[in-house]
Amino acid sequence: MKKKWISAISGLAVGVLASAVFFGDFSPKQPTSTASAKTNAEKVYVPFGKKDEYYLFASGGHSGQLFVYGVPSLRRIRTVPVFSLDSATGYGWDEHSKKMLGGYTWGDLHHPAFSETNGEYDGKYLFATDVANSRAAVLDLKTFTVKDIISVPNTSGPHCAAFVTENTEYLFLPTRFAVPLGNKYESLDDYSTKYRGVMSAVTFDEKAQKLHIAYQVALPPWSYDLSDAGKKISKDWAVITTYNTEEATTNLEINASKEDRDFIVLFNWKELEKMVKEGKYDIVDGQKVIFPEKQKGGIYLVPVAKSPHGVDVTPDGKRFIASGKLAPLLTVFSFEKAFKAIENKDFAGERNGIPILKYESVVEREVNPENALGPLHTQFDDKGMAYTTMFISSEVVKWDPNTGEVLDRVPVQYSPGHSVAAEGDTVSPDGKYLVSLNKLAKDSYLSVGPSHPESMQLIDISGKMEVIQSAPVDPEPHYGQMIKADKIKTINVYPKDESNPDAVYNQKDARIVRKGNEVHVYGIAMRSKFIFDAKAKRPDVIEVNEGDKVFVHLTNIDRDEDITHGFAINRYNLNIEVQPGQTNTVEFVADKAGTYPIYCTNFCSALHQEMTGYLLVKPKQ
Ligand code: RUQ
Ligand code: CUA
Repeated sequence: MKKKWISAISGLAVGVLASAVFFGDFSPKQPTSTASAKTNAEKVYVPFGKKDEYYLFASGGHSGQLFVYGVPSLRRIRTVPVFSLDSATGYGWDEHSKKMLGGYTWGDLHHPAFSETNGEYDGKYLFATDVANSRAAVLDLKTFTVKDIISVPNTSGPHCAAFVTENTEYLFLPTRFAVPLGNKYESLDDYSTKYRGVMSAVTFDEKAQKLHIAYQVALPPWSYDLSDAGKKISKDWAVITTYNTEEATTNLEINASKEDRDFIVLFNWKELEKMVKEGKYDIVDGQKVIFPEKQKGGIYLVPVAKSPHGVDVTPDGKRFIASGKLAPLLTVFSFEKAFKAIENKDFAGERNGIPILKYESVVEREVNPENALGPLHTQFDDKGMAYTTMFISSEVVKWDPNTGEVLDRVPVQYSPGHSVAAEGDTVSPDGKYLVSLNKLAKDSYLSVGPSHPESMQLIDISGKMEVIQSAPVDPEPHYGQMIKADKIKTINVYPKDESNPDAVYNQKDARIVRKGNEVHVYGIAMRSKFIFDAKAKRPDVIEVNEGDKVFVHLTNIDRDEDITHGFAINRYNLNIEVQPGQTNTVEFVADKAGTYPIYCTNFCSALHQEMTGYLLVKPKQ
């Protein structure tokens, strides 16, 4: 059996594969009869005023944002900025978001993950990571806004994240790029000894609304691609795929695919937690770092066909499934078998001080659906059936992890990366819907020039798989999560916070306070005016001296749902928003003397155009 996949892989020379990846022949569109188009339209039609059944949170990739859709309509409801500036919401200009972004202007948001309670999405928080600038973020789903962002030291590109454990004890952030610890300069000639692929275990303190790095693990200098946390019987465990275990330092396209196999890293986070408690770590760059070659136990390697992409744990927690990417193969592994192999020390040597479990001792079966190429990611339905996206053959294949039998397949347009099933990563997926996140739209929509949007396709998985809706999506969804809509409880208005020294709830309390060359404006935004200084002859004017540091603390005292105000200063390159009841601060240096209109950017009433004022900056001398 082992021979089989090895020959299957070598049969697909890397060059051929690479060209298939880029110039793949696209399968013809599904023929849709007028009759079935009509019933499909009924299935996805959500009449105005009615709400969708699910929220879909799709990663926005290198837009740095998160896209919120309704399912089944596939209507885009909201774009939530996370790692990139967004002038539509003032994100990155107000003090809170500016501080969180830490000077970065963009991010590459990959895999969103909901907080979980007992293995179910609890609808409270959403986590996401930034491959571009090595960060992790948490969003509060009461307001759909980011609460905290941390920068992850020792790590470059936490791609295979965020995957949370059953009770949100941790989110694990393994790295895509190996770098020397502390991102220090080291020659690439010393790659194998000086570089590391670091995995971070991050916790979320709900009370303080802060993310923290609990510890890190200095894994070998490989690339870590995707991961998944265990469930039920495997709840203390997590799995990570690797590639470039060849430790190539150049031309990875060829050099990182030389060997027939890479590994899945299998680790027990309870064991790692124990090591940390016992002080079995080194401090590097201020972090507690476990070195697996020194601290044995807790981390194992499982051989797998070369360069796997996704690894997904079945809802019952019994199996983990690796998607081949370069091998047209899905490998089903058994946690129970792995536990037994660990207990019996059934090892086939070590790599970098980490024991390798025997492939035969852990594998359950290899599944190779006929002509299906480029398996990337797997999701599950309510019956435990698996749905795998095939990037190269542009389809979704349904199969049974218990038997390996292929049950159904449906073409998608085109080249799916991830797919997302309703409540798909929980211990009890809903079935019903699967959304395929396709990398290419080609001829699917009205042309917008040489580059096209990506495409999402909704598949009805309640019977024979059928694509029932398609929608363009901006670059670039890598994974998403779909949650039952009634699990999310948003607020309509920010509650009053009398303890906030920057907030002003009474019109007559609006004031401007000068401290040396700092000017603090405690202002109000309401339909349809600004009040910066209630006692002034012109309450809607801010007058400062050139060079002053100006803080505008603005409270929106409108307490009606959806009445958001903006605050922009002409030619000063800034804009913030205040949502109903919210207080927000913007800080700037009045370094340009002159007269600058202030205006509200959110259309808030019939007198919105009148919601203006002036910033007067008196020149020096
Ligand atoms: S990875 S398909 Cu982040 Cu699969 Cu994108
Ligand atoms: Cu306030 Cu427009």
